[in-house]
Amino acid sequence: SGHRTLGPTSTPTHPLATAPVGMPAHSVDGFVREFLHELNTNQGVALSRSSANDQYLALASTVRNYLMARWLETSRRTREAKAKTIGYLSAEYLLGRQLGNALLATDLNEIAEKGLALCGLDLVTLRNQEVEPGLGNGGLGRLAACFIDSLATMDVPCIGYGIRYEYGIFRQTFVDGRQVEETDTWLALGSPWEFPHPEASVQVDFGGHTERYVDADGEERTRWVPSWNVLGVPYNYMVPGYLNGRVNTLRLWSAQATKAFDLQIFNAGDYAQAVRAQTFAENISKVLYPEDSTPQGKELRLQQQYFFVACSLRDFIDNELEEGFDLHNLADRITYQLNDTHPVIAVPELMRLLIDVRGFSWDEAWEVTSKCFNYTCHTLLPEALEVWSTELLGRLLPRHLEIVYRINDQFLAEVDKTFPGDGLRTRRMSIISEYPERGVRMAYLATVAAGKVNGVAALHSQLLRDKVLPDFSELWPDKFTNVTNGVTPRRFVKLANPKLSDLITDAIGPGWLTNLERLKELEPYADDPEFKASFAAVKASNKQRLTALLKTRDDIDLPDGHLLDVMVKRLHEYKRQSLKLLHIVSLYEQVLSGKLPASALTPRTVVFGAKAAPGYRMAKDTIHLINKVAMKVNSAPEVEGRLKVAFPANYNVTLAEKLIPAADLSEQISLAGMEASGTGNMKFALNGALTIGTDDGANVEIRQLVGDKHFFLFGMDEPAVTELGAKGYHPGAYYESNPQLRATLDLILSGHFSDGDPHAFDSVVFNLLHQDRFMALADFQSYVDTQALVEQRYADQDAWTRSAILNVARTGYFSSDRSMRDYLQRIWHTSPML
Ligand code: 475
Repeated sequence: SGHRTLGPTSTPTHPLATAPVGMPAHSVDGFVREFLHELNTNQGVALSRSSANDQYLALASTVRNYLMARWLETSRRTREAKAKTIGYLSAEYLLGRQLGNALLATDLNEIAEKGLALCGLDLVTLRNQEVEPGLGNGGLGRLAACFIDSLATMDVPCIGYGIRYEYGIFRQTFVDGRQVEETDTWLALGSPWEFPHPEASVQVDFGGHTERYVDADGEERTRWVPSWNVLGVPYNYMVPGYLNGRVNTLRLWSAQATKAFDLQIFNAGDYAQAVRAQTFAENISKVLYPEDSTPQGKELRLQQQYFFVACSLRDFIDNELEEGFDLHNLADRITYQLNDTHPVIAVPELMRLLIDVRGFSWDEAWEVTSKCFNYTCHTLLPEALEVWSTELLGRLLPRHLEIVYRINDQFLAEVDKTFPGDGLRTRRMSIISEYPERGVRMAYLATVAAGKVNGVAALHSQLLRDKVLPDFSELWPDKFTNVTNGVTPRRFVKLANPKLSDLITDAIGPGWLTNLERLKELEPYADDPEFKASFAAVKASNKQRLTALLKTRDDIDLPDGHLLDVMVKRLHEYKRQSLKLLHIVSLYEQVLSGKLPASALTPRTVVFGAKAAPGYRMAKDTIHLINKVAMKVNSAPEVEGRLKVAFPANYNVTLAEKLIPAADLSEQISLAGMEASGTGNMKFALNGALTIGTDDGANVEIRQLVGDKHFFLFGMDEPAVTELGAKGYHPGAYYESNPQLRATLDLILSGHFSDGDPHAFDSVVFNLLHQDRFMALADFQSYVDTQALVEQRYADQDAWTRSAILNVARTGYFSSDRSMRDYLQRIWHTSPML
């Protein structure tokens, strides 16, 4: 197996061949020349005949060219220094649009704006041409994108490894209020940010069987005889650091048929079958699975996981390490971070590479492997923990299953040594589960192999130790740690909220964007009338920007002067969009029934954004109900000008960047103990929204930092939830004893929102009444009471603005730069390259 031959075959003599690539001039003039050159030579059109898409592609290429020399230089420096690299292994990267971020990272925004204007073009229009790469579902994928941004900005060598899905997360539309999914064809108009490297393709094997044989030294060895294979073609993407000249790499793999594969069939004389084989191979990277938090145990999904992990391990060993590198020292050069269990098949894959291909003994291979991996868990929901049936795993990856069995044997022997004769414990801890079918518990495999295991917020990490992996934390207490999530302030403050960013810079000077704790210096300004007025003006302007966008994007009219109440996140029962909905219906019902004059309502617009997994019935029914309630409430004269519900379809990173800076109130209302961290919660606080939230995930830390007076806490905490569950939870009792809750649910059951059909929402309402796994009814009263406090506070605009400023000033902790520093210190044991 081998290194590719790279570089010239004889010594270069031309001076340019050894110097770094020249860089286009950092001037308006140089920019215009480069832009027109790209338009003419790359797009093949004259400016006068160019489409907006041509212009966007030429602009992207211009910015890309500017980064190119730095990219090549980064890679050279990293190699030369033999620095330790972070190998971030993630099945998802929810990147968002690239152009704005690249302009920011290169400080080219102003030059581009002026240069384009001289060409009669508008930068904002061109930026809006970009279709965002939606290669992720939600929090987990967006976190990966924030982390690679921070590592580049902090000058840490990192390669992000993942899958180049041809179709990302589906595009959501509504038909009669119901979600309809459409294919996300993000590559259709060209993809200026990627660099394919077919010459660096990697073959990935599947299927077949294993055989024993005796090698030349008389050693018993195993060989895997696979039955089919595909080619992984790497596509490189730039990950530019913010104004620091570093450009790291995101390497996404695309599946292609191997020659051998279709030739075999072709030679059998069946051309049509050979073409089908092509399709079969290419299916592997065709589409992102749209399940968030509840992955389905589908064969293609396991193929995707092994595919990208096998490519990624081979890539680093063959192409990033120097020839002849002793793999016993692999952990000195790379540390792999497993983003949830999706890439955990990397553990037996590295064992296989070392033992079967490189001739390591089992113990030598384990010594290396157990130093190379760390594991981040993103959930507490039992149904979200991946278990692959041994039937499937054995069929697809027979050698890997053998290796997992042996890892398990060795591990259980260790457990037995520490807890002799404790058979129950051994069974509980086994990587292999026996029920409902024999399967491999990927979280256990990850925990056994990892140097460190972390949760994503303080509460989550604690619950991970106490509830999900208690036996493991007893066995290896030091293996467990916490790293609270963070978000990149480049995208979610500077790009999304330029006006707030300017206001902050005016107050505390530059530099805060890479040292976000400096936002603390804003605290005194919370009592400065002039600053407060400017801050409120920025919020108002962001609302106007959103109003304009929603009008053109969705034909939604946002009323002026409303409290903007926003709940955006994947649709999931544990996140409790239904609780927010009950609050809306309750307000509406009180006005309708005359219990409350409309004039008593604080004018409020509630904005939802949420995609449901296409197979998740309850989530889709909830979307339908929200849309139906919106239609009714928005056309009811009784609450006109007082209450409005907006549900723009297809919530994505691009929309988030406009919505979050406009929000007054951030809804973070999951049942305590269910939301691992949340990251939207951080983005809202950093943009000056106040949070109404439960004591869950990172809400706990947000509240501690901003202070109780500036956070609206409600509902049961985690111990109370556990206690209520143990005692026996009966949601119907809340309906019986709470007249307002009862009137609210009865209004839905009456058919009021469904054109008189009383059964339209039975699934949602009866689930709440009879099961309510996430205890929305138990928290209802506390929620609506706390919403009343929100309204009281909002009536005092001055106090509200003060709280909003303090939210910004006190949440600098939630920069993903800080998360990366924590990973570097507690998990990766490495530091920036300087
Ligand atoms: C948590 N996604 C948030 C965020 O740590 C947390 C799972 C399986 C298949 C596909 N996608 C998933 C998740 O589990 C996920 O996004 N989890 C989220 O990770 C980052 O902030 O609380 O729900």
